[in-house]
Amino acid sequence: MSEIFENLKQAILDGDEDLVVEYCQQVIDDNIDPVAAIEKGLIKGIEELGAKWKAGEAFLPDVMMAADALKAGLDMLEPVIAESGATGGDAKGKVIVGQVAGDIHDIGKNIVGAMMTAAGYKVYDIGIDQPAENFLAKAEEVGATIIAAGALLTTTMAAQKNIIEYLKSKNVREKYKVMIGGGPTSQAFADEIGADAWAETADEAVVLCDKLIAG
Ligand code: B12
Repeated sequence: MSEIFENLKQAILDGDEDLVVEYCQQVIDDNIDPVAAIEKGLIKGIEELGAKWKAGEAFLPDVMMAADALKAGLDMLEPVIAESGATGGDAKGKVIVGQVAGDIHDIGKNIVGAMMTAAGYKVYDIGIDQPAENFLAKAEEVGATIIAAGALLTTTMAAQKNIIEYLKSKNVREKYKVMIGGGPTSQAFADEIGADAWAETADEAVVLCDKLIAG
């Protein structure tokens, strides 16, 4: 079992999309836990490559190829995860998920969305580089109660605060629970900007959603 995770990690490091697809098919065919395949294989690979990039041992095109390969793998595994959840009319709650303005990283956000879907939430993913207005507009449109906003850059964290300020300016702050996440964020930052919750990982995001819904 751990061999397939190691293979997935290596295929991400090599930016080899074909191999990632092949191994993900194996995960599906052999009924291997897709969440474990993502966490112990795909994410480990991109994290290791990210560290190499930071150290100057890998370059932006390497990361871009690896990110594409990772997305191809997630596209295969996320539906399998989502299928295991109780979605639809009896969803636990509605959640808006998006990446803040100026930020195009979407791998972590997509995983968060997939895990929430698997946990029984109806997730509306508004995509990357989204201004505060779009989070609120979608939440109002679908009647969501939780807004989950991701930021992976220190320069885009401020946009998470903007969302909260925007909700206040429209007098709807109390209507929504705002959850934030992403690499440079922290509980301290969430407290500082007045967010309702901060999650370090996708698993934690699900647990916190349950808590927020329970009040
Ligand atoms: C892949 C990647 C890219 C890809 C993105 C592809 C894509 N489709 O997402 C590309 C190559 C396009 C890219 C571009 C850039 N990147 Co980049 N990127 C990364 C890298 C290597 C991995 C990120 C990732 O996907 N990790 C895997 C996922 C699963 O982990 P995660 O995102 O942390 O998500 C988990 C948690 O954080 C949490 N979470 C995530 N989102 C959310 C949201 C919510 C609501 C919640 C509750 C939780 C949550 O749950 C997730 C799962 O457990 C990181 C390095 C790193 N180690 O993070 C750099 C990194 C984030 N990038 C960085 C930089 C600087 C850039 C660029 C500015 C580079 C450039 N000069 O152009 C651009 C920015 C473009 C932009 N405007 O956004 C820096 C940021 C530094 C900083 N602190 O500001 C990093 C940290 C690299 C580094 N060490 O220097 N990048």
